[in-house]
Amino acid sequence: MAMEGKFALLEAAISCGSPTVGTERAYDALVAAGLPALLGDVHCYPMEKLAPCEAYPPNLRHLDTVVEVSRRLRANVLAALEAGERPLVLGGDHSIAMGTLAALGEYYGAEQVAVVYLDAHADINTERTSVSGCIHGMDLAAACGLCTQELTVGRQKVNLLGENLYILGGRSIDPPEYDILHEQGATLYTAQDVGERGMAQVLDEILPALAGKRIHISFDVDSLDPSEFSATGYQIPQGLTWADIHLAVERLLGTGQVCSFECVEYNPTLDRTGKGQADLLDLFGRVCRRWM
Ligand SMILES: [Mn+2]
Repeated sequence: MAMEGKFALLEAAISCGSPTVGTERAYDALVAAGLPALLGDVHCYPMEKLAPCEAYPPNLRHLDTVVEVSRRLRANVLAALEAGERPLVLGGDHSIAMGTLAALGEYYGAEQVAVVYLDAHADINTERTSVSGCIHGMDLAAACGLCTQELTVGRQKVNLLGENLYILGGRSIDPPEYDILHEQGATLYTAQDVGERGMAQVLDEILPALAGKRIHISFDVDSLDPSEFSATGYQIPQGLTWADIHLAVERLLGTGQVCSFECVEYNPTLDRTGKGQADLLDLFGRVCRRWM
């Protein structure tokens, strides 16, 4: 018998797409803190935690494990969409966006999906441009079909068109990534841009371009200033505020076009005071109340 919910809470348990350990515990920490009860009518999709593979190419660290987690997530997101549930994906490092976007691109058609990517990074390196070889910096390039076939996790190599990509809050972007963003026709508002114009103005500028599209919100907690959120592997100064994130999420959800919400890079092992957990529960509460 199907156990369907209004929302689907999907675990994407991985940290080896990044250099730090701990994000694979985010789902367990937030579930233990009461996230399912907060969401109410929710169908949970937990995921087995895989040991990081030990052999991999130097420019694709932990390739097999990263791809396997994204494959499992893709299957779960597709199941949720087919059941009419609203997907809330909880990473994990940002490599898991490959799995989410594989499902969305297949289900809706790549040309129908726009991504609002709240992140300090652009995550659009390929395995040829990445200095670190960490796949959490390649997920958007993979979704746009720019990476090796080994990073294709579903049926389609292309699940996102660069022109439908909107990065907000970027401030740690590698030189080759600027070229790729430009070539792909993506839109970037750096954290400085958001600070100068205000998030409301930025949203006024991008919302018309999103008309008629399904919107995937991919929220990396490192988009926030370290004074606002510190329980994550990267602490990059001059970031966004919680007020910026709340406004973006509420305005985007208010369009009625949001098809999925994703939160990544929360590391509960770095959350000594529990403030990160409390702030994320508050955010998920806002998301589920506002999602039309
Ligand atoms: Mn990211």
